[in-house]
Amino acid sequence: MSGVDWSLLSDFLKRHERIVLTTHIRPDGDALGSEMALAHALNRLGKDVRCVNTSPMPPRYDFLDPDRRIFHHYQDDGSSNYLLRDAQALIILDLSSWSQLGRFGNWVRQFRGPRLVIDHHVSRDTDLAQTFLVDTSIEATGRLVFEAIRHLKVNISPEMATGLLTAIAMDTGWFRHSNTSADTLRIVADLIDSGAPISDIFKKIFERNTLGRLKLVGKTLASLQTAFDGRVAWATITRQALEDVGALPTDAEDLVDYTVSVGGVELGFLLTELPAGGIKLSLRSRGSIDCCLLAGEFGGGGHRAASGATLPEPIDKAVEAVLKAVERHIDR
Ligand SMILES: [Mn+2]
Repeated sequence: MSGVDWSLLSDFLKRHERIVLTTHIRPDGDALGSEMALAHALNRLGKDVRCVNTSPMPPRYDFLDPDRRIFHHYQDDGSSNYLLRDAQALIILDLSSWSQLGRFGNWVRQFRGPRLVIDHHVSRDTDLAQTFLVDTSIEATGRLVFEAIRHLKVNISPEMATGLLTAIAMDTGWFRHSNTSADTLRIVADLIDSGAPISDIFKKIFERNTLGRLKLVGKTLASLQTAFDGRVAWATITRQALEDVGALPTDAEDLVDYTVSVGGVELGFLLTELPAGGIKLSLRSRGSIDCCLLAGEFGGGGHRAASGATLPEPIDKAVEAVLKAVERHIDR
């Protein structure tokens, strides 16, 4: 169990009927699975729920919303207003900082209703919401949403179970990372009992590669380099590389994991040129280096073992800057 007091959520829900859910830019499995599961649960409670996200839906996760009715991509030209006009309250999932809200942050800043965060990230902007239901020791926001749904006494439907299993599986590296515990697997067992098709979910996420994505894996691996006597490894993905193989930026989601799969590597990072400019830094630690502190040097954040930030271009300067920062954090 987390240390979250879920009665704060039930009080919040008693006061509001029309609720907007949102999650972070470039949403991952935890973000989307948590959001979708909570949306279904709140629907069961008779709430009017809209999921409005700052980024479009990555094709990889389209199975979470097969009829394309749940997730809406926020447009700041006014065309999303019909979804937001009568909203009474906002629930923000899997993030605690303004920078992770992207353009949707502009709408959130002017929104007069109450805001509640459900999250497990370390970094926190205290003015993002009035209520923070956060436990940074928990492996996935999906697990917090699982607890929330139980607290709300809603039966977990196969759809909710699918979202929650996706969320927990993706934030634990499909139950391989050190944040996987016996409790993680007990919850997963419950979710399978509730109708989550675990093997199907795996196939949908990992066995629907496009040729472009696989070729991108090849290019990314070809760019791998090491430093600090093989304790640090990194790879880069340029916009040109994406274009050459016909891959989407979302195809790069978990390629950073290859950097820490090299024997002896304690810290790995991936730098990806973003379509709209800037460089996305993804960090992974398998040793004593705290990724969150390192990402913090570039205005980012996350967890001890996995964090991210955005750096200015060009990409070779970004590599230099990260290696300089690593030098300050690595013990010799
Ligand atoms: Mn998460």
